[in-house]
Amino acid sequence: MFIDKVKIYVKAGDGGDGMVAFRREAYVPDGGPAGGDGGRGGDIVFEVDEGLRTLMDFRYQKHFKAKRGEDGRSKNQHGKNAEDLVIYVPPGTTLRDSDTGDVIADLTTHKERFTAVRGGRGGKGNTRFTTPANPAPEIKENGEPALERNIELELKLLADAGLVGFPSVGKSTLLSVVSAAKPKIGDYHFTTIQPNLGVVESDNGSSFVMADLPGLIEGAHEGTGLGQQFLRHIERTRVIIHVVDMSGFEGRDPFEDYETINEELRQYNMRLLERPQIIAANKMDMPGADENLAAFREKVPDDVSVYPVSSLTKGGLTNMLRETAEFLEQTPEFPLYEEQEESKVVYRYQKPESPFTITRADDGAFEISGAEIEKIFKMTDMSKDDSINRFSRKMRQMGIDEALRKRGAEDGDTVRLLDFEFEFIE
Ligand SMILES: Nc1nc2c(ncn2[C@@H]2O[C@H](COP(=O)(O)OP(=O)(O)OP(=O)(O)O)[C@@H](O)[C@H]2O)c(=O)[nH]1
Ligand SMILES: [Mg+2]
Repeated sequence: MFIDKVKIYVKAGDGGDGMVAFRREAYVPDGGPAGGDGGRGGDIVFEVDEGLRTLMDFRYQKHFKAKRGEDGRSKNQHGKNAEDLVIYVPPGTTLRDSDTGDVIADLTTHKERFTAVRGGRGGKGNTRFTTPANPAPEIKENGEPALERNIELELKLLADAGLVGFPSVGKSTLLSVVSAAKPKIGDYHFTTIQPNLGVVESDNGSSFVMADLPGLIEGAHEGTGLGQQFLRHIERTRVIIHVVDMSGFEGRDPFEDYETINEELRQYNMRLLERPQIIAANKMDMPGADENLAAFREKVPDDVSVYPVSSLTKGGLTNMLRETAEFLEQTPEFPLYEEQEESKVVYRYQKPESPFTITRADDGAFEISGAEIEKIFKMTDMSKDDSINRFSRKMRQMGIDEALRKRGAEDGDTVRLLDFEFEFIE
């Protein structure tokens, strides 16, 4: 199985901050609180786009951050929610959490969506903290910080275009110059005994998977050479790139080669010849190739596309790849998923995290950590007494004061939370 893999980093958008504001209208004495809530941060969403074939685009972009929600405004106006960040992937993409190794989604059908990380919620504005006891609160929350995640995308590659031809015509060399694949190349026959796959980028912006197949010889359909099992690979490709050696090397006639291979394809499965076929007339850098090509063109039907190329000098390849990409756009899919084994999404039991832990630093300070308390801290506006009081109450409700006391904290001891220090007061 050939697999394309890429690791990316995603972060959802933080929530916008709440606002502290008061109404100041004429004739309204002591206008009440009027600070609006912050908007929600954008989610990170994956969506299947059937037009994509590979994970090529992720070679250039590996970091994705959704936008932050807008801050709340005065007159009780809600900050705007941020748009979700949609990341497009080809059908058949599996998402894995790189840190746990768990499969988190299997995306197969066009437009299928999966939300990988939720945006943070907006912080509350001061209006929401109004109580009969405190009709003009100066409290607001900061936006909820959003989570980040390292995700590994995995795509099982199925060949779109297959390189077909006699041994030693230069199939592996061709794949090696149009993709990052590094197949073995040799001047002896049957150098390639296993198909090699590479991702090719055409200059029209699309990318596709090219398979370098082992050489075929006469009688392949009956099992001669490495025949049968490789003909089966060709069955699964949508466009055939027929590589013909134009150097006439070893006294061979390029047109005879061409016909022999097509006859093998026909014998194996007549329908193979219905597939679009492009001829890569290879080794055009060799002496005598021009004359051989002229003779070849005379015999080949007019509607067959012949591209004179040289895998050695890379001449002529761009046009050939462009036409391959165009053919692929017009050629229907063959069933894609029949041979993929089911990969199961794992729902792992999440051990509930303890809301906080207390440790002792070298300087004697008590250090508090934990996702829950850190989140509450980040959402607290530390510049306002009302907010700080509210934070202290939350610490007490969570049992942190009690726990500190048990650990031996006394009046005046330093307590640290992230980059913030305060004194423990009985
Ligand atoms: N001059 C010249 N030599 C080439 C060109 N392409 C490939 N060759 C040479 O031809 C020989 C065979 O190349 P391969 O790419 O291994 O051929 P193949 O079709 O993959 O062969 P098998 O795997 O045996 O079927 C090597 O010595 C290559 O260097 C070309 O465009 N010009
Ligand atoms: Mg080869």
